[in-house]
Amino acid sequence: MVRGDDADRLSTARTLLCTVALTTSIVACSAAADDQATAQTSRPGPPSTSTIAAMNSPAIAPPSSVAPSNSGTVAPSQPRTVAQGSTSLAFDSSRAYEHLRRQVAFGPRPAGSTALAQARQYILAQLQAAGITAREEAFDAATPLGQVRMVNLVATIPGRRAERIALATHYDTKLFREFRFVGASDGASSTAAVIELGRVLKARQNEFTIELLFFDGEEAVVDWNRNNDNTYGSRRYVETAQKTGTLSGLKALVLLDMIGDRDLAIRRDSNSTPWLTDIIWASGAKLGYRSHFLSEETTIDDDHIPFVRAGVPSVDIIDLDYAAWHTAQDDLDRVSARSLQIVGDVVLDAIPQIERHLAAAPARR
Ligand code: 1BN
Ligand code: ZN
Repeated sequence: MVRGDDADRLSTARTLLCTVALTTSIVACSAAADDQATAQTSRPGPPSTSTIAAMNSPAIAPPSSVAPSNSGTVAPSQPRTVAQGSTSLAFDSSRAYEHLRRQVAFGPRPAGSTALAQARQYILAQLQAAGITAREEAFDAATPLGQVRMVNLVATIPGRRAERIALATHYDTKLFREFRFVGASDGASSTAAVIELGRVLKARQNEFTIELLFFDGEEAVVDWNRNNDNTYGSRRYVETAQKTGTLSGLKALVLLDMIGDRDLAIRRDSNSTPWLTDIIWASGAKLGYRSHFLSEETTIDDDHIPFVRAGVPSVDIIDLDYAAWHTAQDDLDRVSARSLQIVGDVVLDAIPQIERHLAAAPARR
């Protein structure tokens, strides 16, 4: 039996109760709507030091350096300052980019690795700093390389209603022995966006409860197309939720994956639920991002499939048109804060539409 290098030393299920609130005043950034005449230009540069200071919880040391100059942080047209207490209600790509950079700094993060355990602690610390309650769901996955300890993270932001809308990502990176694979887009980008979406949604009053899902083991250990060697964490989540009777309360899943590409191009996925895809793409069009949310369709196998099979309306927001996919080049040079901003803005715009759709058709799944 092969295990991750130190997986057996890692902790099992643990619940974190969180009360820490951010106190530093920050300025929110919003991506330029590039389909519109008022398009703005990207301002390359690191996140502000005040932003970095605000995002560091006591559990995680401050970053050793600021983001590289190509991070593509977006300049806001008018600074939109704090809207509620000291917490911004807008998606802040400076924060998100920093979450991405910190994950990449842990190095390759395959299931069962020490680096993935570090990334997990980082995610938990950031959720805690935002005041979001999270739990770890550990399990042993039977892979072609033997049993591997994996851990899903499940965080909950209570809404007016108990029914849930999930925002999901995988946080593992694919194991490559031949080269160093750090997954700046494939793993880090969507994880960064979900952390930042959680911060914003925690500061809002939401109609539905929002669940943040960070899946382990999305990547194949050997071969995606053989022996069910993929999506270990999402399959486990659905199995467990079916057994405990909690899946019926999950009304929609929005999966983010590979959204960091500097040249963002997201196609509709024929495996995703049409009405949910329509809502996301309508938000993309409304915000002026038709050049990033394309009308062409493709077919994608990813962490949403176990949910689709179980009858949960699901959409995969993924840019697979990425030359660096599963190569050593999927690093900081190939991603931008602006791409994170675009997807973050679209998801935040879409959530109330999803809530309205679900509230109007409670029996439809
Ligand atoms: C996404 C990122 N995926 C793996 N890393 C899922 C996938 C697998 C997408 C095979 C297309 C083909
Ligand atoms: Zn991958």
